[in-house]
Amino acid sequence: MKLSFRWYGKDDEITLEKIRQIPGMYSIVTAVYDVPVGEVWPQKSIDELKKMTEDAGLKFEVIESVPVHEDIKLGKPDRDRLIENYCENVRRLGKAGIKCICYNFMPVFDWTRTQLDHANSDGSKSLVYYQEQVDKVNPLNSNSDLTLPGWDASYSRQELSEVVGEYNKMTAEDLWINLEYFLKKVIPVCAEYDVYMAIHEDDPSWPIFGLPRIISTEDDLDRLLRTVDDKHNGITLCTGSLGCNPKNDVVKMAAKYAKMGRIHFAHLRNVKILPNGFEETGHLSSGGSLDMYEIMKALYDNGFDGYVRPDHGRMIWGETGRPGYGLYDRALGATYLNGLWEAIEKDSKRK
Ligand SMILES: [Mn+2]
Repeated sequence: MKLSFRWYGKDDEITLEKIRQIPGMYSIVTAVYDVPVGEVWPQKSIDELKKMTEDAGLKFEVIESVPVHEDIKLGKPDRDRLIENYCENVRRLGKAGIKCICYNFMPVFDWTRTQLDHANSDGSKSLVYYQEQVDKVNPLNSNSDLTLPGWDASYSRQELSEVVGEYNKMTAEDLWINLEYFLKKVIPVCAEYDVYMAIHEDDPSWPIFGLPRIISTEDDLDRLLRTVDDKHNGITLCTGSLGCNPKNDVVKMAAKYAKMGRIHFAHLRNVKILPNGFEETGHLSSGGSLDMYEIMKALYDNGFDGYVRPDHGRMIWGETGRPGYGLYDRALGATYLNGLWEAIEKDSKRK
């Protein structure tokens, strides 16, 4: 495994110098953040990120994300121009040494939580999702002052209603057709530049607000991989996103897709499943519902050699900042993942 860490660019309070001091750290996971979704990333911005990363002694090999414009997901007439822009980003990033691009195909609402600073019994804070709170929110109601954290603030309430309304006219099958159209144009470019696309699962892995969501289950991932049967069409195994749905057997999925050589990136974190949702926890198996040892063993035993990163951490030791993306708990997560991997590797070689 190649250990990586998300970095939000030069304005991130968690500097490359700090990230480099986490034991075993190999690559940065970043993006160009100041370009509107759908446009081509300036070469200068890519070159700057690469130089900063490499000057700090880290690799510049993973992008999270190159976001997919809503008009591509909706199959609107200007999608060909937007897909060509996407392909141009793949070319530029490939030439700059990027090996893996994480993206998702969720309509409008990316990750969804109901609270970002839920107080845990040990005094730490984490992101949580309680279904009854989501059910109270209607994104189509322009008089509603209820919103959820993480909503794209670039939409006005009116625009949000419009785009949600467009998706409400679509079926899951329509969304599949649009994803297939996108992949059939993008994957050949990825193959040419040897860049691995890694789709991120829906977070959480069930439908929200009646909108179609199509990357939530094992059947969905099977279909995605069949749609364009090329190793450059792969997945980000996000254990927290898949694992908050008790119907998903994350250990089985890790083994199966690693064996197929189609997991290019893994987000490794734990969640505690509740009857009405889930709470994010520390990375340790005993803290949540997922067995992180079994997941990593499934990856190891099936020849996984892609990128991993600790995912959302809790806020601990009084740290403040971007929810889920503090330094301390993610660094603890990285160290735990290193420990599991070393033990699994050595134990396997001893046999
Ligand atoms: Mn994730």
